[in-house]
Amino acid sequence: MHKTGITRFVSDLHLSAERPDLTARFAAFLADTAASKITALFILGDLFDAWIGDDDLAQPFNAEVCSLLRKLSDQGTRLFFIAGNRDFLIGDTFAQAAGLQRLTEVEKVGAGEAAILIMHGDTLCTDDTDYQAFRQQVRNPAWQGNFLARPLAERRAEATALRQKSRAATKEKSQTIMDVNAEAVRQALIASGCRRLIHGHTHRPGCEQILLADGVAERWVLSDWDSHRGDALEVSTEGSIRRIDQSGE
Ligand code: LP5
Ligand code: MN
Repeated sequence: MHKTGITRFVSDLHLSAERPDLTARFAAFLADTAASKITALFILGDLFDAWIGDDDLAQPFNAEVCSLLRKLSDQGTRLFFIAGNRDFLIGDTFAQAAGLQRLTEVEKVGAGEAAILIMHGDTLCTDDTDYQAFRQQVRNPAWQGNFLARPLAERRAEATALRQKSRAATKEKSQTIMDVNAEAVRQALIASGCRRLIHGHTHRPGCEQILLADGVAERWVLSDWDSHRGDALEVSTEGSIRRIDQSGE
């Protein structure tokens, strides 16, 4: 992948036509990313509140977000995307239109000591067994093919119903169950050989040190974007990570 330059990471924007304030802040963030000549922007999932298929690109709001991304990529920043649990149906059509490159669910950015492991973060929540079962079902290509063959209006209604179910389900689950599992984090770090991990999904921004058998690793968590919060992580050419506030406050 890219070798030098400054990179940025962002996740959990949950953009929707109902929240023009978030889209405006994201547009400002993208404009700043272009002006700052950032080499690469990694979107680590949940860019959209819900994505029901690339054939919904004709919808004005979706087209607007797509063109915002396209503008940044045309200005020279490389765009990468890892799917989240809200937008795993983003496909090649959207990626090409937006000028972004889709990545697999776990990736490594950079090399050696500076390497960073990146992912959405939902796969680390192994205690949330209901969610993991649901995830397995909706990530199945055959299931996705079936779903995408249905009319857009039906898919939209299904997504709305599912969001409601999810809200009800998450209200019942404990905070511990919905956080990452410490052992899953350690295993992911060990398997990758990376000493740094960046992810989103849990909506619990922070930076935690993790003791491994042969040293210390760092887990950086991005925030979700909402009325009073929103952030990105920026990695300098030297490899140091800093949080940049995008809450607009
Ligand atoms: O998203 P959030 O923050 O509310 O909670 C997530 C997990 N929930 C989800 C579901 C999404 O919100 C739904 C997004 C829809 C957009 C995609 C549309 C395209 C597909 C349409 C499919 C019909 O990911 C939540 C986690 C939480 O994060 C914390 O990690 O706990 O998990 C759940 O709520 C899942 C439930 O526990 C189990 C599933 C209940 C619904 C079962 C209906 C089966 C529907 C058939 C589809 C296969
Ligand atoms: Mn998520």
